[in-house]
Amino acid sequence: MRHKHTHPIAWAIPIILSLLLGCAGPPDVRGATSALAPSHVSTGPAAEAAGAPSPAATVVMLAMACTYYVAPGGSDGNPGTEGQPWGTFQQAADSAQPGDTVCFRGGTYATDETRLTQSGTSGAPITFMAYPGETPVLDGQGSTGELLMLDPGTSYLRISGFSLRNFRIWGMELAGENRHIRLDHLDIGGGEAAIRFTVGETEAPPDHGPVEYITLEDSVIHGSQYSALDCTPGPCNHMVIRRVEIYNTGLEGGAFYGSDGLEFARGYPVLVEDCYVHDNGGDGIDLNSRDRAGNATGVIVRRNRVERNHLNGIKLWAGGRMENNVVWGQGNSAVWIGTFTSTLEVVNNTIAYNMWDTTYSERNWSFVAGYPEELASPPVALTLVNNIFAFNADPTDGGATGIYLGPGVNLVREAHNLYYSRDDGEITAEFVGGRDPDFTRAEIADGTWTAYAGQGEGDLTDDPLVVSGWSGVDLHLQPASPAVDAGDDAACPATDVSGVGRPADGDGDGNAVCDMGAYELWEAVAWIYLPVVVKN
Ligand SMILES: [Ca+2]
Ligand SMILES: [Ca+2]
Ligand SMILES: [Ca+2]
Repeated sequence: MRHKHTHPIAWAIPIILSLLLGCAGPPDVRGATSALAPSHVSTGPAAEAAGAPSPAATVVMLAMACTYYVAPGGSDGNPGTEGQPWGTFQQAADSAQPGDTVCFRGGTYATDETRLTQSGTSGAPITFMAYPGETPVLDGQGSTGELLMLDPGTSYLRISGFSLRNFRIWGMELAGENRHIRLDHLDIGGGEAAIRFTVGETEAPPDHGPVEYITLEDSVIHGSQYSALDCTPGPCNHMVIRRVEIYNTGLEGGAFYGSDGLEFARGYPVLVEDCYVHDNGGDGIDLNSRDRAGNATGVIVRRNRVERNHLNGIKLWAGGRMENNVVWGQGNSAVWIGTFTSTLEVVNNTIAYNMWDTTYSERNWSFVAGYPEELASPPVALTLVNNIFAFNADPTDGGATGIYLGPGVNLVREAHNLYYSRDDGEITAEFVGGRDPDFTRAEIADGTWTAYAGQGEGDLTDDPLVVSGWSGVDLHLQPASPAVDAGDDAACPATDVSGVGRPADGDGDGNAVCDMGAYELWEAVAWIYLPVVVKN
């Protein structure tokens, strides 16, 4: 600021930079979710341990005193002090008492199957964590089946900062009746599944009861042969999956096409937010979460980027809310919801450029709600507001595809959506009687759709003008996009998928209105008008 009086431009530049880089918008307007970079190279415990821990994480880590220590060169006959550390996770698991924090020095630990039988308490959990700034690697050496096994009932634990490698079956197993488990800053690669929640036969009650109040955050999961985060048979209740990257499930090693990134067979509530789920051989996020009577409440999937999964992108079988998700590049229907009696809310998602990659894609509707499968006409109460459905299915491969609404769908509200995939059938509405169920782009625009459905306020049928299409897909909106300031403010989430505040005045007319889709166009006002101010 001291140059202010000598050279106006000199002080204007840092202000403009600060506006561009942080003050008026997100740090990365082209990037991923606010806390997760698009490339796995720069995320996860390895990157943080290498020298860039977040300020918040540093504060937490330094505030926690280590009660005991484990080091690769340690011995289980030692007292577990910093100078005389233990040598194995098993010794730590057997020795730690409620309230203890066991710190693991960086390096590789040859690890056999490790059973965790000791629980913490609600006020005094047991913590197993990486020594601040270091990365302990639990290495199964290709022979260990499961690395960390929480016995039935083991509860009130935190496991933080480990890499799990070279195991044959599961990196972690929560056998059942495990509650209040916090998992964070983990990097789990390979095996049949990264984490198995509950054990037992599919479709049967779990062998040892449910798991509940489990949080997995700030972690990287990759290269499983089968579904990476697997709640089978469940139930998994009160689950939080946050800022987790899941990729290459079912595509590496003994590849198994049909493996999901995240597959929950039973249980709720479930919150999946700010995750990056991509390049998995099966579905991205598959939540068959419900109880045995078919009920589900509190299932929320928001602010995720779901890309290039080879089957469906997001599946909600029995209800839930999906909001602010970016869903592109799937090999089959991007969204498949409402197999059972459901209440579903679908708000501000961008669903585009699915079924384009000819190496794994099939052709189907881009979005399916209430398709007759388990039930002939599943009753689905559907709220569908502020979404973009565009360029779904490669037009050279049998033609583009619109959305499908089944015979049991009740449109609670359908408004302010943009449809731009299939000119002669943007919406297939089986619940509409007395005419062809396919509504064309022209029929949405001219009021025919509204006349039949009693909905359609604010719908658009123009090219959404995203930044770039296949194959370098970037679904941010161009400033000239018709989706800018065209959404419904009444349904508008507080931020977009990247954390940009909504609604923003993207068209610069002085009136901030919600955009359609997962990305809110950042307000352009600051850097358009600042040079005018500088001249004064
Ligand atoms: Ca699946
Ligand atoms: Ca806006
Ligand atoms: Ca405006």
